[in-house]
Amino acid sequence: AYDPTPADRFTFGLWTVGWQARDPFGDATRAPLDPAEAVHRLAELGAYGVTFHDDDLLAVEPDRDKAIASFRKALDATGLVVPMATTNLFTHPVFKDGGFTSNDRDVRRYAIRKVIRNLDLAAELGAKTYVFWGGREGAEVDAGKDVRAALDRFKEGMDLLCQYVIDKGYDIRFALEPKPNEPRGDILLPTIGHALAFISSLEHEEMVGLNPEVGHEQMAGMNYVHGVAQALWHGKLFHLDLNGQHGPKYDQDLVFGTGDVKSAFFLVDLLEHGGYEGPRHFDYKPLRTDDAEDVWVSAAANMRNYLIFKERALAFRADPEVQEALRASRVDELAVPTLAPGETYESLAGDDFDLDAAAARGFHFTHLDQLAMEHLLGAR
Ligand code: GLT
Ligand code: MN
Ligand code: MN
Ligand code: MN
Repeated sequence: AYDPTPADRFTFGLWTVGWQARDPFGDATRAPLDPAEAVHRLAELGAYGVTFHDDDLLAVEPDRDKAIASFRKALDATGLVVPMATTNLFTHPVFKDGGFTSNDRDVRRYAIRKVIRNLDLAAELGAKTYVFWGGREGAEVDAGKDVRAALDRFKEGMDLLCQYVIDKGYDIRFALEPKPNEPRGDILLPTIGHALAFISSLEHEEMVGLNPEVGHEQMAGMNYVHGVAQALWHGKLFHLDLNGQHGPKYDQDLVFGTGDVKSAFFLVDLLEHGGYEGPRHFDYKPLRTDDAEDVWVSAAANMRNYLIFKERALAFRADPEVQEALRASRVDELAVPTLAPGETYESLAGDDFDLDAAAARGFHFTHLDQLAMEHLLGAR
């Protein structure tokens, strides 16, 4: 029951299983991984697709055409699809002050050209979502970054790229990925909420949504499940990055489900009944202490954990005692509009309201939470 199939729509970034485990304190502990091998191994494990940065394709073959040909051959051989692609606007030293929002205008022009080149490839490979993680769009020195001008330039870049996609007739939407910090001291559009507000300022706001990552919201102390629910409510959950994180510290990119286990349970519960139809995309990093074979153990663990949470979440929803507890907590009552049809604020004056009785009524959330815990822990 926990064996993934393509119908589960699990996808992985090439940069996840391909991470060589270079960190700020130490060199790589693993050899480069051939993207074609990654495609074959992921397909064997039951994944549905892969995603990539332009530069990920060049991991073992510096010639772009040859690298693309080899990647395509692996996709054709395995049937894996490419639902999403993105641009690396952070590794090369030229992006040290950002891509779209670098103070250096020449760099901004180069960044947009780099996106356009990979957008053409993304469209050819059938990607429907194109992600922007602006990891270097930020600052350490407040005097060194005019944030309002930077947002103007970010908007200019997004407006231009939307126009490009429209002119080319591509079936692609953009998804912004918030992160509060790392690698910059402070990153622009640090949370889901900041990004949603920014999107509403764009020329083609209907083409731009979110790619929220578990760990990034948790680094900012946010409730990821609430953030994803709000993104869904706005119709902006275009894609998402699943992984694990232990609270506000460096970006851990752990296997999905490790870290805040309870939050992972409620996330899967939300995704499975909340109307998100997109891929379940893992953006994790295999541990630096893992070897080349361990990488595949970790890739499989992401999918297996998701399926275990899915089973647990469905059992939680189906349990008559849980349904009873949900009613006792009046969770369903929140769906009832506060005014009845035809009522106005004047109707409220006629309410016969017993203040003391209402104040005394409990919501019984602890019982509900305990039932969730017991389902999550496999005790029911
Ligand atoms: C990078 C980042 C991720 C982003 C990827 C997309 S690359 O590894 O840490 O969170 O999703 O650019
Ligand atoms: Mn991510
Ligand atoms: Mn991350
Ligand atoms: Mn990351």
